[in-house]
Amino acid sequence: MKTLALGAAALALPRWVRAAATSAPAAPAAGARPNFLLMIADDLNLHDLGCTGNVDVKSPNIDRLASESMNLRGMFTPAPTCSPCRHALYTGLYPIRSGAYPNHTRAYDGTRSIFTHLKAVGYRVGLQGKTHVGPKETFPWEYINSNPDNSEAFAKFVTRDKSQPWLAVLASHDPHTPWTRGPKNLYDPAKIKIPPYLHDNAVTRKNLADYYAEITQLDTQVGACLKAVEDSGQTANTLVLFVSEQGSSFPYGGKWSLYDNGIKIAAFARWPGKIKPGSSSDALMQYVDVPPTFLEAAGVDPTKIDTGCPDATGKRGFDGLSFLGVLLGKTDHLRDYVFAQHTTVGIGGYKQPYPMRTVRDARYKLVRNLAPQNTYWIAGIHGDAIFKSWEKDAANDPALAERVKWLMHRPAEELYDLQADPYDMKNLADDPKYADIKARLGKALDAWMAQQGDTGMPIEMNAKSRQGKSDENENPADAPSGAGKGKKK
Ligand SMILES: [Ca+2]
Repeated sequence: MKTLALGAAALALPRWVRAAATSAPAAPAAGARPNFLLMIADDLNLHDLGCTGNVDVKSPNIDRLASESMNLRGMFTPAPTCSPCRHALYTGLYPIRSGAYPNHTRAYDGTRSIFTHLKAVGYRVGLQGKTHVGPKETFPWEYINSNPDNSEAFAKFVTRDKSQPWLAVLASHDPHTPWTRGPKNLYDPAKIKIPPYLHDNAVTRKNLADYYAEITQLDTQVGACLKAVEDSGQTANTLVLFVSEQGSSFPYGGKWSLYDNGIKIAAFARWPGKIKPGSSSDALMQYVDVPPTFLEAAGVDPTKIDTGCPDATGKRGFDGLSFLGVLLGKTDHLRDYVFAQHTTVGIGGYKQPYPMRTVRDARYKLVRNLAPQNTYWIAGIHGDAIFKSWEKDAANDPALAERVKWLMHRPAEELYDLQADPYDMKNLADDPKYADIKARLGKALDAWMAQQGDTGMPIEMNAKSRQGKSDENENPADAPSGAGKGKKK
């Protein structure tokens, strides 16, 4: 894909751009460069927005944004937990390569991020809300404010100097547990529709209603940020990307799993005059593709970037690819496969290592559980009241008993046809009819693991060495065991 045409020569740039850009790729003219607004939910299942088909959730601001955007229906996170997925989104590197693969993790020293790269070409880069990444040197943002509800702080950041382009990340804490915020009066537990992957009982209903209220709280934050951009007259020159982050923490809500509920993302991209409103693409893409895309949109060639972190073959470029061509309607293809990993060691209350890897094409998914002899048990799922209520109900419900058991015990291989089975419920791994598909996917997964330097179990057992000290703005409920509980900010 071609980079955007550059207008004026570097001489025309303000002094702060020239000074910052000395060791970086040549910066294009300021007027040609868009602002970037990246908005990140926290533990939001892709189906739980009005615009993605949830009949109960009230999300008018996100729904409106979606109607003005391209719906990126093939977006995936390479990790179904908060910290590694954010590292991938910001660095353009898959989790094991960057070292940021367990939860509460950090990238290897020297790794650079989209904040580094855009700052180097003169952007003002800021983040508001949840951080949950490290080390600090990798993420040289201006911390706009700790509170994602503070729209005044956000407005100040985006309006401070209109001659300087900016990247602003709104990283919400909603709808991550505890589900204490938002307009609970909008959701009657008795009346909401229960998604097919959840067991219907009173505990599920009560929690689902509380979770939905927090989605509406998130929606209010999104609306306030979009309004601040609109009020400052910058909408036309701002590329907005909203992402749902990863699945919800309900059993089978997707978080902590490689099922589509965990890794498939609701993603909407708006850029007036460039991206066709109300359009959609099924092109497979991943969070690692976001930094190269932003850079290309800013007129920087992403293939020339040094990420500061080589892969297993010594290459220092992004794992990600620019999907600018998809956004501009020039192509509907980016990748043949998407990948993800899940590391259990280091997750709050985990009992045994339970590493998972996956590769998915447009239709099929292969999951490998690298320690299937172990029991999958973490506090967030199996220690929670919802799971316990399901376990209790399962005593008189054999089908539910199977589903509950699957949350703890899985075979070494799982294969799903997502076209026929969107919630990864029917494992086809032992069906000889799918042997060729399984072999093809397995080969792609092996190649990805080799490129990442992913040795499987040794990587899992080394996870704690990749965890940092507790971040000042992560969710307390998500913190490692023993770190205490509290209300999120
Ligand atoms: Ca999360």
